[in-house]
Amino acid sequence: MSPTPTRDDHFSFGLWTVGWQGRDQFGDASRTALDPVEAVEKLAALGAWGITFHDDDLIPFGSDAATRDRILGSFRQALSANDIVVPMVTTNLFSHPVFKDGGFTSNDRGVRRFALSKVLRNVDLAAELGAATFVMWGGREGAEYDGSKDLYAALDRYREGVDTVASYIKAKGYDLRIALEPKPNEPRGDILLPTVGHALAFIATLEHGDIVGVNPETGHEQMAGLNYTHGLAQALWAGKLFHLDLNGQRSIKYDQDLVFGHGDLLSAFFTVDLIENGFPGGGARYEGPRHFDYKPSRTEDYDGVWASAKANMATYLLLKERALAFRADPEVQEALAASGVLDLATPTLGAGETAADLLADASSYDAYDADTSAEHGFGFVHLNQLAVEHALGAR
Ligand code: GLT
Ligand code: MN
Ligand code: MN
Repeated sequence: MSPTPTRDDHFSFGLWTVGWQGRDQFGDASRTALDPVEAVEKLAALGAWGITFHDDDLIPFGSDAATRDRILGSFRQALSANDIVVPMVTTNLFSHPVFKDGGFTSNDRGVRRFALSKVLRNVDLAAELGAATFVMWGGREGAEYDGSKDLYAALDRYREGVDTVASYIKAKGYDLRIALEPKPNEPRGDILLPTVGHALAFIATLEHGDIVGVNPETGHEQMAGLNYTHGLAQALWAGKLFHLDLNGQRSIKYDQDLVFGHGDLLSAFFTVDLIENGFPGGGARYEGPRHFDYKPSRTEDYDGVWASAKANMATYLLLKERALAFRADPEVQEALAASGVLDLATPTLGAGETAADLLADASSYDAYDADTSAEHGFGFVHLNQLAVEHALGAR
């Protein structure tokens, strides 16, 4: 039996996820368009809590004011009738061909000004709908050819764009934070801010970086061969995990956007373990939405779309159940202690101890028996097998 989600689980979905029509590089749409109102109703019925969207997902690019008002009116009505919130909003700076060389970092200044205006207008809408997070995925901010972009200037323009948006949010007094979403490539050959680490380093240079964090996506880190849970961990450690995009990816290849857990399942277990249980020794916790950014496979009809939406939540909840049991198991606690995992929270130096004090402490070096110390194993394999057995429901 798969568990049933409730609003308290804080599951949210992008309108572009369940609304993806299956159009890809090689083929046309395999599904009809989904009305945003129906998306709200269906997600609510499945137990989701929130819906997120790009400006253009909801209000088609180029709509006049009357159309915009009409669409927003019925959307808002559906939200309140179905008890669904909008925790995050984002801007489409990638579909229209005007953004073929990017938005904030296009080589064309007119495009950069257009992109920035589009984002600022959307910030107003995000605040109006009560969103707490404004995601920026710069999918077109990049290049195919190393000689086609002044990379130094591009990073300057990226910083100028993000700082302008952040200062606008502050000036308006909005309770909104920006979350940059890294991705290594696709649709551009190489995308700027390709990983969580690059994004964190970029944020440190911002004037208004206090309200800028990251929105790591499972598959995007894994496309680069990186460990998603480690990315989340470093973002948490930096106080910058403002949002996350959960999905599935099977190895280094195109962005698959599979259902959460349908890629590297053991990695998904440890992702949920970190989100739900936190670090073994304490530290920052993630309290934001459990947001799914996946694409229902092109092979599916609408029954399959809703089954896949449900699958994301069910898999998360199953992994949560397993992760809670894992940490609660006395044998696991014992294995964590035996492996030194819990010892790592102890500072290496004593209180008030300096580098000079350490050098003067013979027991730390001259009298330290490295060979004997090297004899003990860490028992990590045993610990990992306990995790596997819990993940498989064998304990
Ligand atoms: C696009 C991308 C996602 C981003 C969305 C936010 S757009 O679908 O593949 O990873 O989160 O802009
Ligand atoms: Mn994403
Ligand atoms: Mn993706």
